[in-house]
Amino acid sequence: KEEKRISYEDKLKICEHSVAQKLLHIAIQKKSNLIVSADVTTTAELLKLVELVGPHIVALKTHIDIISDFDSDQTILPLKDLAAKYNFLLMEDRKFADIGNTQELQFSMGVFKISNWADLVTAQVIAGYDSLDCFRNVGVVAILSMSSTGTLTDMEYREQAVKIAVSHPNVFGGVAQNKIPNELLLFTPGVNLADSGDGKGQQYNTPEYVFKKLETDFIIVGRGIYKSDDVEKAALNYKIAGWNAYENSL
Ligand code: S5P
Repeated sequence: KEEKRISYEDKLKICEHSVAQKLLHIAIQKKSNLIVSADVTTTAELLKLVELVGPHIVALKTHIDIISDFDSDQTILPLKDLAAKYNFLLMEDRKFADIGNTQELQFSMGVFKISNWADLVTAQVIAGYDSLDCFRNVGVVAILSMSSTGTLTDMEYREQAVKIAVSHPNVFGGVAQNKIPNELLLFTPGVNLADSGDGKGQQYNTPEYVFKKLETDFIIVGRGIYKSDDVEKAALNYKIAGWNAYENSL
C-alpha cells in the first residue's frame, strides 16, 4: 500500500523518539536534510571538513575507526564543540552486527567510547530484536537495506528487518534504498549529483530521485562533498538540492 509522503512537521507528531525530534527540529530550522558522511582519515581533515559543512547539515556521520590519530581529547572534544556551535547531531556509522553483550562492549568500551559522544548510531538488525536493547541514551538507525551491488538485503530480509525497527523502542529510523513505514525516519546514502557509481559496488541516485521515489527524510553524502574542490560550496549545493527535492516531493 502506498503511503503519502508527509512533511517534517507531520513527522514530528508521529516520531516520538527524542533523537528523531531533535533531528526534525534542526531540519526545519536550518532548512536542511543533509547529513555529511565524513569519511576522512585524520583528526585535522575531520575538523577542517566540519568547519566548512557544519552550518549546512543536520548531522555529521562518522566512521570513527578510520581516524588514524584518534584521541578522545583531540578528536571528540572539538567535534562536540563544533556540533554545539553549528547545531547538528553526531551519527556514528558503526553498523553494529553482533550479539547484545558484544555490542554493549563495542558501544561503550575500547578506545572510541561511542556511547560518550554519539547522538545516534547505525546498527544491523541481523542479530535480532534483543541485540538492540543495549543502545540506551542514544538513537538507533537500523540498516534495512544497502546501496551496494549484490547486497543480500532482499525483500524477505527487509520485511523482517522493518518489523524489528518499528517495534524496538531504541530504533527511530532506518537506512534503506526503499520506502519504509512513516513512523520511522528514512536515511538514504548512495546520493551523488555527478556520479552513478564508484567502481567498488556503490550505486548512486540523485536527491530528486530519493525524495520523490523513496520518500526519504535525510540524504547522506560522502565523496560528493568531501572530495570536492570547494567543499563548502558542494555542501551548500547538496543542501539546496536536498531541500528543493523534499519540497517538490510534498
Ligand atoms: O547502504 C549503505 C549504508 C551506508 S550507512 N550504503 C552506504 O554507502 N552507507 C555509508 O554511506 C557508507 O559507509 C559511506 O560512509 C557513506 C556513503 O559515502 P559516499 O562517499 O559513497 O557518498
